[in-house]
Amino acid sequence: VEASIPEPQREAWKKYAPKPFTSTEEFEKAAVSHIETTLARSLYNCDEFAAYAGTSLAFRDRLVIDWNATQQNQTFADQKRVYYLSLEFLMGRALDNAMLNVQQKEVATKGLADLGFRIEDVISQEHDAALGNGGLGRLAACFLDSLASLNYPAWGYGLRYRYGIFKQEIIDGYQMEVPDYWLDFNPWEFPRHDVTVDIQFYGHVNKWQDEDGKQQTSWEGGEIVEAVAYDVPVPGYATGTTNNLRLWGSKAASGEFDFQKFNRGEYESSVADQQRAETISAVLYPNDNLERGKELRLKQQYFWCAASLYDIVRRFKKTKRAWKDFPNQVAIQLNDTHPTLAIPELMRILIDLEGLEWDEAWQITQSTFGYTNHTVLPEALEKWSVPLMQHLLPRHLQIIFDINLIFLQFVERSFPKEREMLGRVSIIEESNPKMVRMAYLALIGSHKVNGVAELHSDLIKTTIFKDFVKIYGPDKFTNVTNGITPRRWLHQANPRLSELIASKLGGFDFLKDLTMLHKLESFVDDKEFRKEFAEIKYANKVRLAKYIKDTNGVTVDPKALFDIQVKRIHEYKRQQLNIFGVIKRYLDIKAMSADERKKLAPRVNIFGGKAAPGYWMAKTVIHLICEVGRIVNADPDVGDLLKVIFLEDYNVSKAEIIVPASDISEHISTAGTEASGTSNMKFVLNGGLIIGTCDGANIEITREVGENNIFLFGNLAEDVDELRHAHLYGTYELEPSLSHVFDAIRSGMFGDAGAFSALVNGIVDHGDYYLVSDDFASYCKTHEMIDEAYRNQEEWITKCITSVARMGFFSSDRCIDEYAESIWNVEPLAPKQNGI
Ligand code: 4GP
Repeated sequence: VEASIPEPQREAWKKYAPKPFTSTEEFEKAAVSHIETTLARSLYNCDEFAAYAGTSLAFRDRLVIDWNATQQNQTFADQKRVYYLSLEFLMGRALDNAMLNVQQKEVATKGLADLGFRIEDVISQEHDAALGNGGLGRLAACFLDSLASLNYPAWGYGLRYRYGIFKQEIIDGYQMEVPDYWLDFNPWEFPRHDVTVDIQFYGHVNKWQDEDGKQQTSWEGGEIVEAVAYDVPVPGYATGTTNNLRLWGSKAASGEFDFQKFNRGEYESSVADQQRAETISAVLYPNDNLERGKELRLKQQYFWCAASLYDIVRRFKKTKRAWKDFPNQVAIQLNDTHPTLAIPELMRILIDLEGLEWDEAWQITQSTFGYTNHTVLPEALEKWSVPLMQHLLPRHLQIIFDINLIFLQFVERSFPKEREMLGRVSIIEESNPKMVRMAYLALIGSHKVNGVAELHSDLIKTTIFKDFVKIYGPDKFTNVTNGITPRRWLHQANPRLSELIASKLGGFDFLKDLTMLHKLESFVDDKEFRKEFAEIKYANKVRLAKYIKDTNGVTVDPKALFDIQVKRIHEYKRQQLNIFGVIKRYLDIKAMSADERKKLAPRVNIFGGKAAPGYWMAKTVIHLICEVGRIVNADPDVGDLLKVIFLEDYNVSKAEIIVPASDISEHISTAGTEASGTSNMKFVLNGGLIIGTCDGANIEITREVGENNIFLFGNLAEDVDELRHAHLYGTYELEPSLSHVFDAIRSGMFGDAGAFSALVNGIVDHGDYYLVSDDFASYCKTHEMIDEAYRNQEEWITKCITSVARMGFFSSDRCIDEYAESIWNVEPLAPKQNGI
C-alpha cells in the first residue's frame, strides 16, 4: 500500500499525529475547544445540547484516531474481511457507548462536572440512530459491536435513511406517526463526498459476439443515481479496533438540478430528477416481519447492494489477486433476504464486466455469500414481481433466470422421479404475475444458510426449506443462536449491576467473556451481595417509575411487581394475550372483597412498542391497552393493586431504562412463530425473570438457566397445526375465562366496544390463528404462580441471581465467533496503534 506523503515529509506527520486524550484536563480541553471553535459557542451560550455536541466531537476525535489506525492495519494485513449487509442498523445512541468502549466515561463525567454539566443530561441530548424496525436491526447493531470488540476485520453496509423509524405519539389512546428527522446534527458520521458510485436502473440488455466469437452482454441506458458514502466509526470495547459502518445516501448523478431546464423557466421539473434520486434513501420502510413489494423498496435494495459490492470489489482489486481468491478475501453475510440482489449483481460484475465464465463466477459467488433467515412467517418472505424486476433491473432478471435454469436442471437430474418438486423449488413462482422468491435465490446463491435459534433453525429445515435440505443435504444449513452485546445491555444500561458483578469477579473481563458470569453462582447465598443485587433492581425500578410519572403522569409503586412487554406490536407476539390477561386480573380484583384484595401482590403492567402504520389490528391492540389503562388506573377499587401503562415511542435508548427495571417480562409468541427474540436475553441478563412460550430462544434460555428459573406455558410448536385445524374444522369451545373478558370488552367497559370487535372476532369467529384462546388458561395460571413466587422475595432473588450467572451463552460475541468459524472462515486481527 502506497502512502500519499513522500518519505522525507512523513516526519512532520508522525510528530504531529493527534493523540487520544486520557486525562480529565485533556478531555476538557478538547471539549471546550470544539464548543468554541467547531460550534462557535462560548460559556455564555453553552446549553446541554452544545455540551453534548462538544463532548461527542471530543470523543469522535478519539475514535477517528483508532479508526484510521484500524483501517490501515487491516489494509496492510491483507487478510479476509467480513461484510455484513443489512438494510437495518438499529444503533441507538452513540456517545455513552463510545465513552464506555474506550473506557473514558469517568474522565468525561469529571470533566463535564468541571464544565458545569451532569453527564446524564448531556447523554440524553442525543437523538437515537433509529435505522431499523426491531429485532433484525438491533441484532445487526449488536453484531457490529462484537465484531469490533473481538478485533474482526469487518465492515457493515447499510442505507443512510434521512428518516429512521417514525416517532410514535399516543394521542387519545391512538398511535400517531411523526417523522423522525435525526440528521440535524449528527457528529457520528463522516460524509465521504469522494467515495461515490454510479448506480444504474432501468435500460435494456445488449448481447453480441466479440471477434473471438465469445458471447458478450451489457446493460445499457436507463437512469443513473449516485451513491455517496457516509462512514460511522464503530469502536470495540477495550481494544484499539474501530471498524467502519458505511451507509449509502442517494443523490442525483448530475449533482445539481438541471440548469438548462431552469433557464427555460421549467422551475419545477428542473429539480425533479434531484428529488427523485434523493427519495431512494429518504425513508426506512416501517414494517417488522412483513414485506410489501413496492418499487421504491426494490430500488433501495439494489442501490445499496450495488454500491456496497462496487466498494468491496474495488477494495479487492487493489490487492491485484486472481478472482479465484475473492472468497478467500471476502465473506459477505446477507442479513435476511433484503440484500439478495447482491448475488446476481456479483454474477453480473464477474461475467459482464470482468469476463469470467459462468461456472467460475458461480463458484466464487456461492463461496462468498452466507444467508441468515430471521422469520418463517409467510407474510414476511420476500417476493418481487417479474415484470417489475424486468423493468427496473433487466440484466439481473436474466441472470436470475439462468441461475434458476441451471439449478432446476440439477434438481431434475438428481431427482428424476420427483418432477413436481421443480415447481416447488423454482426461484420463479408461476403466479400471475410471476414472482421471484428471494429466499430461494439467497439460499441457492449462498454456501451456508442459518436460522437464529435452535428451534427456528430446525423449523426452516422442515417447513420453508424442506425440499432444499433434500437437494443440498443438511450441511448447508446451520444454526447460530442470537445474542446481545453485554456492553450496551449490561454495562451501559445497568452500570450499578455491572460494577457489582465486577467487584465479585475481579474486574470487567466478563464483559469480554460473558461465560465468566457463572462464577456469580457462588455468591448466591452471600447476604451482602444479595442485598446489593436487590437494591440495584429497586433503584432501577424507581428510575422507571419516575420516567412513567414524567411521561404518562401515572404514579406507580416501585415495590409492585413490574411486568413488562416491550417489542414491536404484532399479532404473533400476542400483546393481545397479555392485555386480555390484565383485563381478567382487573375483573377478578373488582369481584374481590376488601380482605381478599389485601392479600394480592400489586402489579404494574408496562407495554411499549410501535405498530406498523398500515397494520390496523396492531393499532387496535395499542388502543385497547391505552383504554384499559385509562379505566383501571382511575378506578379507586383497584388503587395500587394494578396499573397499566403504555410507554410512548419505544426505542433503543428507552429500552436502556426499561430493561433493567423488570421483575417479569413477557415473551409469549405463538409457539413456532418467534424466530429467536433477543429482548428475552436482555431482561434476564439484567436480573429479571421471564414468562414465555416454548418458542425461539426461550427454549435455550430455559436450558441454560434451568426450568425452575423461568415461567413457561402454552402449547408446543409441534401441536400448532393441529390446533389451528381444530379451530377451523373441529369442535372447539372458547376458553370460558376469556369469554368473560370478551363480555367485559363488549359491554363497553373500555370505551367503544365496536373499536375492538375485529380483535375479538378474530379469536371467536375467525379461527384464532394465533391460538390465544388455547393458551389463555395456562397463561393466567402461570401468572398466578408468578404472584406466588414473588411473595417469597428471598427465593425470587435466588432465581434472579442464578439466571444472571447462567446467561453467558447469550453474548453476541459467542455468535460472532460461531459465524467466523463455521460460515465466514475469518480470523481476528490484533490492533496496532497509530500506524502511519
Ligand atoms: C426478527 C425475529 O422476529 C426475531 O425473533 C429475531 O430475534 C430477530 O429477527 C433477530 O434475528 N425478525 C425481524 C424481521 O425483525 O423483520 O423479520
